[in-house]
Amino acid sequence: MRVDIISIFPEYFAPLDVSLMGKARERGILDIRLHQLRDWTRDVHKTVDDTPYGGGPGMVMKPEIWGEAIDSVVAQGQRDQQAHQGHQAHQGGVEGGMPAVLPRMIVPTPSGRPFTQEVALEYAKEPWLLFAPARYEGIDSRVMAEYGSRLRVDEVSIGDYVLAGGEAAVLVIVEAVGRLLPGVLGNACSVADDSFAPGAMANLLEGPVYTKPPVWRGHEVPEILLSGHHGKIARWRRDEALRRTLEKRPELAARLDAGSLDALDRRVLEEFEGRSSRGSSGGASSDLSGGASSDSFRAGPEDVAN
Ligand code: JAH
Repeated sequence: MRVDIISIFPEYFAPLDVSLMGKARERGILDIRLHQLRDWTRDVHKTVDDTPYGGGPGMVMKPEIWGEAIDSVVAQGQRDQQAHQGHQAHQGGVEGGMPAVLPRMIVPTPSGRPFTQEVALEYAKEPWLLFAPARYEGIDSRVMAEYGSRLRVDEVSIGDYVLAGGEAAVLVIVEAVGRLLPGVLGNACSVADDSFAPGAMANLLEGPVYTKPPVWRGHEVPEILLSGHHGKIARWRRDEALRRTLEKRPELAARLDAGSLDALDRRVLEEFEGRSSRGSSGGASSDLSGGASSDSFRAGPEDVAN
């Protein structure tokens, strides 16, 4: 996947050299290109902002500079594609070329569409993303209008708070998307098992996790996890996920889709809901499945050590 980022603070993206994202870039799975927005200014002061029409506090980013920057980054990306295609045609003997790919443009803003795991999965299918993080009060809206008719433009929000600029949101989105790209994570199963992953984990938080030693400072690892009963372990994890979601994110639990719940899930939910509506919290864990293992939450390959 190619990622272009245009910002007045390209240094802000140094963390993308580290850890999983750094490895993905070394392996060529993620091709990230950083661009300094001020490179497209023409005045000695490299001005990117101006006062807002209609008055009010703060400054707004000038449309001409963004327009020049986006046009030039898109044009360069298309030349890179053609060079790559020409190389492929030369190797494979196929001429004629493929349809030109345009980037999906992403503009972080508190007023955008919520960025969720579902959106991350959608972006992970794109060959090319172009991020336009703003500073000040944002970018002149005509930039989104202009490119909305030329590319696909998404204004997205990573949460209901205001940052000093869109850069931190870009880091969040690139990491959430990057880890979904084929070959980035060692274990393909871990993506399907994530909190919020569509399917069995949709609108569910993951439960608690443990490693050795079996007792640490008097705190024991739940016995079931040491039992080797993969079916019972899968069911226990499911119960813990349901319990945690009801307790910490009741609004998520309310969106649990009946189609993704089995009979035991429903029993577990009723039991926990009854308990929490009586005001008790942190009650002792009990085996609501009665030791039964359901069809949908039996042990899968991801539950077995590898
Ligand atoms: C702040 C430009 N959803 C989080 C978020 C995203 C972007 C911004 N703030 C919060 C932001 C100032 C200027 C973007």
